[in-house]
Amino acid sequence: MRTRLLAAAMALTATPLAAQEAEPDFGTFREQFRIDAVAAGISPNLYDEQMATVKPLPVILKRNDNQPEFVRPLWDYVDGALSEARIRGGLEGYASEADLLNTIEAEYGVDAETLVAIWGMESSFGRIMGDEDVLSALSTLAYQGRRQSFGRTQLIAALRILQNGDARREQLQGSWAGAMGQTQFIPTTYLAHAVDHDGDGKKDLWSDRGDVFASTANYLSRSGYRADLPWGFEVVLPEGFDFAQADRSVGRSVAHWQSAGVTRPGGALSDRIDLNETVSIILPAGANGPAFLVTDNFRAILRYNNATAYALAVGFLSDAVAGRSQPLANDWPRDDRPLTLAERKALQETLSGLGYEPGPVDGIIGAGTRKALRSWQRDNGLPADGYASALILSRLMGA
Ligand SMILES: [Ca+2]
Repeated sequence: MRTRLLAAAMALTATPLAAQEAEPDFGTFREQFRIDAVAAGISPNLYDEQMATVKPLPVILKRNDNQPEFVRPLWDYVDGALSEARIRGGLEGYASEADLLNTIEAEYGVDAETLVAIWGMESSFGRIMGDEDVLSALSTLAYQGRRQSFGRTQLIAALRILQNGDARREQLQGSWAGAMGQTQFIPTTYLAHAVDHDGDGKKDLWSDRGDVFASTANYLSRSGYRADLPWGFEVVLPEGFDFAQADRSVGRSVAHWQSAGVTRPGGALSDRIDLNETVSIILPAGANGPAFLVTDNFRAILRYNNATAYALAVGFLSDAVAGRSQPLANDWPRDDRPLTLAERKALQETLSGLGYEPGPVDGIIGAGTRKALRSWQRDNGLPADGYASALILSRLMGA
């Protein structure tokens, strides 16, 4: 809303011509974008035929304007993802499609329980796929707002899907962001990784479960997934562990972590994974929460959706489907919460004022901010995990 008001205020001071240039009408956008689409190899006839019925979707324009102010705690997301209904759906899906899943597991080297978990996370096992006209959704994103570049690339990819004959226009339904079918592939992912498993000439991610599972398996496999690796598991860190090492960018052999004193709750790392594998340790909720060892399979899942909370939810759900769930030895820090945008900026300002150089005050907690926070934590005798949360901000402000 604030963006809208600002835009309105600016329009008052701008010349009428500039205001017009800033916001062409949708019909003008459609004409102008035709040039780009044709240059990218879309036939003019197909463009005119398919784009004639496209309409901007007001709900998307509204979403585009709103950057989320509050961030949901990771554990809320993970708990929500692992509802009883979701786990039950996973077990039922696993049982009812066992033959198909096992065939695809053997073919692609991606375990059935992970395919089921992604299927559950993406579309609640094919029940919730989104019913927006994908061309309209992507045209709206391409036309206006923060995600124009994404929208333009995906719109051309969606037109190419139609041109290839992979799917029909009435099938191209999906989320407001253009994610389609039971695997929620965006059009570029569809073009790169969707598979026609049953050989009927269509890559049907909406109603053919063979195409759905094989496409997911193909995408994961090409992202480096291996059937002989776990996604990861909970670990216990020793006293005095250097929390700066707990980062996805730090890869070390299992042997290295084991000799540094990292264990599993009730066992050794080597009980679950080969000592030669290169893996990372992560602390997704800081030193007060659980630690996990994560493998290349975790990274492959992140290619699907680049959020730690998502990849953890997929991992936990796959464990539940495979019947190997373990309660966490260290629970989430449920008395803490992530910071709002204003609070993240306040944290950076305060660190900066104390001479810790977190970089620009932009509300983005990147490597620079984490490093500065770790230095401050170390100087104040606190666990130096660089995790920005409400508890740490209140200590910092009181410092
Ligand atoms: Ca097919």
